[in-house]
Amino acid sequence: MTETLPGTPAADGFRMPAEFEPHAGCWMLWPERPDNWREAARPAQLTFARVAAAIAQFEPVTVGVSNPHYSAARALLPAGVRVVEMAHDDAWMRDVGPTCVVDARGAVRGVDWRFNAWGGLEGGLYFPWDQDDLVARKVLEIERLDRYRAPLVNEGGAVHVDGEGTALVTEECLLNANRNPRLAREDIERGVRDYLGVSHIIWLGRGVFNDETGGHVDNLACFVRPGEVCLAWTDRRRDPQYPISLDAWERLQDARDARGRRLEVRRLPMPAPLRLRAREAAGVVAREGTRERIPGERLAASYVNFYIANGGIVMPLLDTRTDRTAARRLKSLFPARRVVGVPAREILLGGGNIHCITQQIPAGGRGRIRPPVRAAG
Ligand code: KQY
Repeated sequence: MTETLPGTPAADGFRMPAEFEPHAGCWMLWPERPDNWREAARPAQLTFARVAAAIAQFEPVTVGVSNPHYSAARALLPAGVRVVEMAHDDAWMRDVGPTCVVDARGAVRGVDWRFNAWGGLEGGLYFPWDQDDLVARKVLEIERLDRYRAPLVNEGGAVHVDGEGTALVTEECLLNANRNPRLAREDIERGVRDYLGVSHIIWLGRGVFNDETGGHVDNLACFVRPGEVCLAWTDRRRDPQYPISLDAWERLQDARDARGRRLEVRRLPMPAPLRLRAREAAGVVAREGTRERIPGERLAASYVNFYIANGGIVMPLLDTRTDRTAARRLKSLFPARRVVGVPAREILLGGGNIHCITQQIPAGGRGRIRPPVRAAG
């Protein structure tokens, strides 16, 4: 378990399955740092516990918690959720956890990307990030899955796949000089192909307006099924988000996937612009080296940041004026899944949403699916 695998997933016949393929379970981390989560992270912890409980209705959930927070987290999380002690710098399991790949025989392995807190010393969100960079390895050890250590700085929220050879990414993020400054576009493409096992990459331009990750695709667009993409949308033409969504729409209209199909693009309306309130900003402890929280700043709110669980969709509730429409739209996109909403403003205040705080472990083919645990407590 401790050695990294030589070679690459693609060379070994592995591919990243789509999120809508079966999962063995889901991993999360516990929000703790007072310089990102207001009021010593208590409101965020309550929200993360609700997300964990919602996902646990559909599949097993494990939450990594640092030693000082273990007892409090254990008390807040449902009994059916596994809680393991794990050091980390913040709580974005999508980005610091493993990106798992499977082969045709159902074996599962993990890709451990290099992590630099979304930009390192050139615009990264905090320093240090060394504990975050160890999380994927620890998760894979606990899951007893072999690991590839990728030579690229990347995050799980920066990639989506259809499971049939296509990846969806943004130029803003993957080509950002604060990730892999020495690599040209072709080198990044090769890295994505080699480590996700895809043959075709669809490049979108920018991510959601004011997204502090530097344009993660998982806040903007995702695959609903092969050949079908859901896109964060606004009709407000004077909104800085409008040209971003329009450009993505046009690129998706022009795109073909790995199998040569045109894509059906489904628009998922975003909430009206949401902003950080003064009392919310005041609850965050300012610290040098950590992103400042400025009252009035636009939050990167998007309903696309949902998690696809076995049989369910766990979606962020962001604004009572638009939540119901978004839930209905998601139900129509995923008719075979139950849509569960969790009030998620507290996650948004930390800079992401439900997709960003979760990471699935695919079932693969070895009977890894365990029955969902009934949420309690
Ligand atoms: O959205 C994500 N995938 C991560 C957000 C990080 C925000 C840190 N403050």
